[in-house]
Amino acid sequence: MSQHVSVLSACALVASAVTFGMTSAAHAANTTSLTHTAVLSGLDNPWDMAFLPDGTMFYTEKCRGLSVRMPDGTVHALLGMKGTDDDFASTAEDLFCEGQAGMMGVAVDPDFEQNRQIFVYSTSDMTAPGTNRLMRMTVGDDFTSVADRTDIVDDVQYKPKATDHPFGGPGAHNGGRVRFGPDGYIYLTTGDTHNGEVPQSPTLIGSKVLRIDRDGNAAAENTPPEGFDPRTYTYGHRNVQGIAFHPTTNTPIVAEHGPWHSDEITVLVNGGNAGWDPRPNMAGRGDCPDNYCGYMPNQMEGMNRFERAAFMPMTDFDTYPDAMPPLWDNNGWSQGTSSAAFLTGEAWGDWENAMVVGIMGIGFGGTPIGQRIDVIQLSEDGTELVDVTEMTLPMEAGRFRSLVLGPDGALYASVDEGEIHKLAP
Ligand SMILES: [Ca+2]
Repeated sequence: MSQHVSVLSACALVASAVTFGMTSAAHAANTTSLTHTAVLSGLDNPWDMAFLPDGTMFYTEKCRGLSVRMPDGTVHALLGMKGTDDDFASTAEDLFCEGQAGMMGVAVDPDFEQNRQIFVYSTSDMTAPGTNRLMRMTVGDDFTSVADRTDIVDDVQYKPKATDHPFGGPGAHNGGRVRFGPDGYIYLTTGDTHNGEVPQSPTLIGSKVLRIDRDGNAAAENTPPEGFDPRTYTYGHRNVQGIAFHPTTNTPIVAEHGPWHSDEITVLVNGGNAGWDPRPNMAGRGDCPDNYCGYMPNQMEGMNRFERAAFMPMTDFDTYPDAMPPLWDNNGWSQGTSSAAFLTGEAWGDWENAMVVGIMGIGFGGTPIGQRIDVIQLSEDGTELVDVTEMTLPMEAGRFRSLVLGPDGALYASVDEGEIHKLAP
């Protein structure tokens, strides 16, 4: 309660400051004038949200399933996973969670009003040892159920077994963000599943950004290299969990986790290679445990973040000189950049059309923990970095998993700790 009161007071003060003195203050107005509302709490790893224009919010919980929060605050539990209680209208016994994997991204069809379709990404054991699937479903008229599940993508790699790496558990690097682009296609981000072969593989669809239609077919405009799965928009990623579209250029930009160094923000180019290749015997390396060089013990023990970047680059320009260069590398740190969104609307002031990235804060090997939301300002054409500012939060930070701009222009943020927050300018 006391925190809430102090936030309100701060807002009132800043509101005056904005009214009387906003002429030249660069970022001061926005950094302190956010209001906070707790939208939902007590959730189990809320992973993603998707909105209808009236504020209806679909959301996933990684180990529970899909639910919807109506504009009046009522919640309907729609589709549960294996082992969830019977709160859900229906249960899918093939959907499960393990480690980083589970029910993840959710997107609403831009034509929802006509077709009532939503799209959800989840791990499934319908085929052994499991894959990730993108499911299309129809939402019932009263928003209390979903039906007509159709798996439009059923072959995204999943990591079934633990490997001999730190953080090497099942379900690792599972990608999982689903977004409709301004071009009307679905963009699905996938991860490398700790498999050295996946990122540069033309046929395994982990470590990719896929661009597909509502039936899961490749977008005709995709231009991957010859021999690649035609659904490939970009490849050579490590584990993309954030994708957003520049509000004026419409270009997709991704945020992905770095390997003990160098989280990356990358402007995508159709058919481009993001340059991650953790195979042994690449970039001057020798053999690696489990044929995966993403986590070498010598990196953890003996190198700083810059030496790690040279040893196991997030973007290997020596091997792939034409790789898509990152716009930003989080100053060489790896802290778990997860979701991305753009702030649109005049209410955001100086931050209008800036990108926001949610950072989960992974403290490793001297890395500052840094749970935060970064505001990343780009040049007008979206190709260059102008400034990065840490958002001053009007509430306690957490592991920021998902950032979504709501239809009301506010930023909605979910944290692994179980909350969905609303931040309004
Ligand atoms: Ca890269």
